[in-house]
Amino acid sequence: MSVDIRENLFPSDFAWGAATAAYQVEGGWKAHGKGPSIWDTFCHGKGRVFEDQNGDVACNSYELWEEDLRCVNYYNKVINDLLACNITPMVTLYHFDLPQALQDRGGWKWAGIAEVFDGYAAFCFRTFGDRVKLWLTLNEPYVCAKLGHEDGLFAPGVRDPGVSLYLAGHNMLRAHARAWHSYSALFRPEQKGLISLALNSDWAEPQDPSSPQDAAATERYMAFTFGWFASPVFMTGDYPATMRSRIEARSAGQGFPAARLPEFEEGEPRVLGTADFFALNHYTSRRVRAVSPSQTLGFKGDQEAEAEMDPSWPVCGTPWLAVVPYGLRKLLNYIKDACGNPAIYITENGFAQTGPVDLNDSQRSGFYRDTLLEVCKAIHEDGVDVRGYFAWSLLDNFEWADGFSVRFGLFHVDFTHPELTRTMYLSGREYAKIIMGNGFQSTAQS
Ligand code: GBH
Repeated sequence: MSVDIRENLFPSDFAWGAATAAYQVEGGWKAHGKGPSIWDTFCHGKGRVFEDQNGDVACNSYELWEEDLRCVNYYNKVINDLLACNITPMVTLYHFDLPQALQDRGGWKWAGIAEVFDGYAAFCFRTFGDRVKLWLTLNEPYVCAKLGHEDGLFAPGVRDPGVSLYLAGHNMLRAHARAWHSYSALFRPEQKGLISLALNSDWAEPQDPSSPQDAAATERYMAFTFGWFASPVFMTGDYPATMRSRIEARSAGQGFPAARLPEFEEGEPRVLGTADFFALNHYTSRRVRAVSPSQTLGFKGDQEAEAEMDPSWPVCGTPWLAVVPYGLRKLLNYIKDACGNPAIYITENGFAQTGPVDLNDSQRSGFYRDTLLEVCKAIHEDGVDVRGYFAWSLLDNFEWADGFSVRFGLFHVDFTHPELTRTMYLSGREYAKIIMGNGFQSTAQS
């Protein structure tokens, strides 16, 4: 379907951006008294990251931002520099790099972490909240719980199928809720900002659209990925009913004294409603089919669904990222319906390059164009309240377990060059044009 060109524009106050994360760009892993994080430990062990690479230096943004930066002043400087360039910061308090000292006390599986996180969040609100008005507490609790505590593919590298991930996820929600309440009670009246958490979600469709089993499996997949964190915060205050009932029944059958999915306890700070907008990280789509029930302990068995790629979807960068632009429009509508039409920021979306570098990355340009046209349709044709879009990522960076082998940047970074030279990709120039035109009008006309 073609869209009227006038409609391929975004609201006049639409927020355009590009995202990064501390561990992925900064380096400075032991600068100025910084203790190790769980990602430092994880990478320094062997056999976990592509070619045993690590983020010790990464893009060295810690030093390249300006040579003489110090600790908290580094972030003060970053925030002040951004504001001076008329760029509004949206700050994520936690993007995967838990201090190792907290991991040593049990990390996200330790109930006490919620208070510690709350104290850290309050410190940030107090220190930076005069200038930062958009906050995210946690980035992708799903990824931290599932890849970090079920699969062991991300730090802290725990492989404990079916148990640890639910506990880690639960404490992340408890930590998030506390920080939201602290902001609301102590800082919001004066600072007048907004706070949420970034949730990642694929779009999912039944493998066989005519199969009721596949349709049900697709609903379970969305409940176990999107709903796991969206339902407590945006929908009901509890995990999706299907998660609860399935995990309860299976836990009993497996001989656990209690369900592996924790309860939100009376007297704890309320979780429902602890987000002032919806922050969505989205990359790709899946086709889902039902699988036969299995008693094997683990998230997969709890979910009883298999997610696959559609062979017609192009995969030209990293293997998990099938390009399905319409999936984002569908997902935006799903969020609108499921979560009561919230204001939505797309806080991450992007496309990766692997193998030989191509600065003339027309595939990525095409990805951004096709995806943003779908966002336009969601805004104008479907009435989804999308407030902003941040490309992942500003710079090629340390792509977690893929090390430096997967490049998501709008800027190429030459990691073999001592100065870590930045060069804009074609897609960076094209994205800049879209921002300047606030959509797909030529900047000459505007
Ligand atoms: C985001 O996670 C992260 O927030 C960001 O730091 C990261 O750089 C960006 O995506 C790009 O990956 O290899 O088949 O096991 C998005 C969720 C989680 C999707 C890990 C890919 C690996 C799939 N990502 N997942 S697989």
